[in-house]
Amino acid sequence: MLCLESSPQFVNMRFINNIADNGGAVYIEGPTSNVSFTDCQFIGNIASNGSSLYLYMGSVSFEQCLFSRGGLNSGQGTVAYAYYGTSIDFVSCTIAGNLEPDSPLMFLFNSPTRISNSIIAENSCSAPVESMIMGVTELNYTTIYGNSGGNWVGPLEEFDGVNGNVEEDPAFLNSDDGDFHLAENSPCIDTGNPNLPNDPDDTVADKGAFYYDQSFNGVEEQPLLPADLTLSPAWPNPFNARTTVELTLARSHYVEVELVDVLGRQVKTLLTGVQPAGVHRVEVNASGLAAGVYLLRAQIEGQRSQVQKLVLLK
Ligand SMILES: [Ca+2]
Repeated sequence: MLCLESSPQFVNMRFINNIADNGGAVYIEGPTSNVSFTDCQFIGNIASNGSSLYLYMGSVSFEQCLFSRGGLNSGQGTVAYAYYGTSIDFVSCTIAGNLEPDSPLMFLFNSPTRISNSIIAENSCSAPVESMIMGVTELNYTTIYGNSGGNWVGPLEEFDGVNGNVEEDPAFLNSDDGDFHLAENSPCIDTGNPNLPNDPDDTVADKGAFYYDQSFNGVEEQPLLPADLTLSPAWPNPFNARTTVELTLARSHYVEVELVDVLGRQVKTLLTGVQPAGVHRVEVNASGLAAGVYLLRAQIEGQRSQVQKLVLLK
């Protein structure tokens, strides 16, 4: 895919087993390009430089993305190769199981790059990052572990042990089979960036692309009373122009329903005030919103909020 002076947003896509000269999955060029990927997976792509990403000027962001089994024909940057990039962001990404022992995962030439809440583990690589002039400018709440060329080496050395960064086994469910979800005992659970919104199970953010759902662990099972607040699944979801959620109240309550983005910023207030018992339809209108992932959060005063993930496609 070539993004030339363009700014598309990609949500919930898989880029698998592609082969290209530069940029196995995506090639981004031009200073005005600003491309985002949310909930995307880059698996088994091959290129001369940058099996997932080749960036020449322009900016790109990845949220909740997986990069795995990338390889190179020659060149550098098993995951990413960036040359005069404007900015690169990795938030809640998992980079694992890549396959080139002689190349860094990221080769950055004068490309300021921020990495947060991510896992870089169990890769064959010469180093996680190699940079010239400008490379990694921020790195926080990230686990780097078990990479063949070293972990906190080169431009990452200054971030070792600070800003919530650690070197510990992330305990993937089954990395041999390419399953990089977290096992129940993973130290990446609830140790992510506390400034990010909570996971959908309403616990502190986990590191990496896949959070561990703790809502069904049965440890603190509640007695089976009718819930004061229940939410029906949004329909349609993903949505384009609008989507609707039905909220049912067992009794009259003060209720707040809001839409927030993945950074926890409030986007819209959908319903607020005392509402009578019964079913209430809450509509989310997409006008004025950019494509991407949003969270609908409903809360009765003093009780746990209920959260639903909404995907807006345009
Ligand atoms: Ca969590």
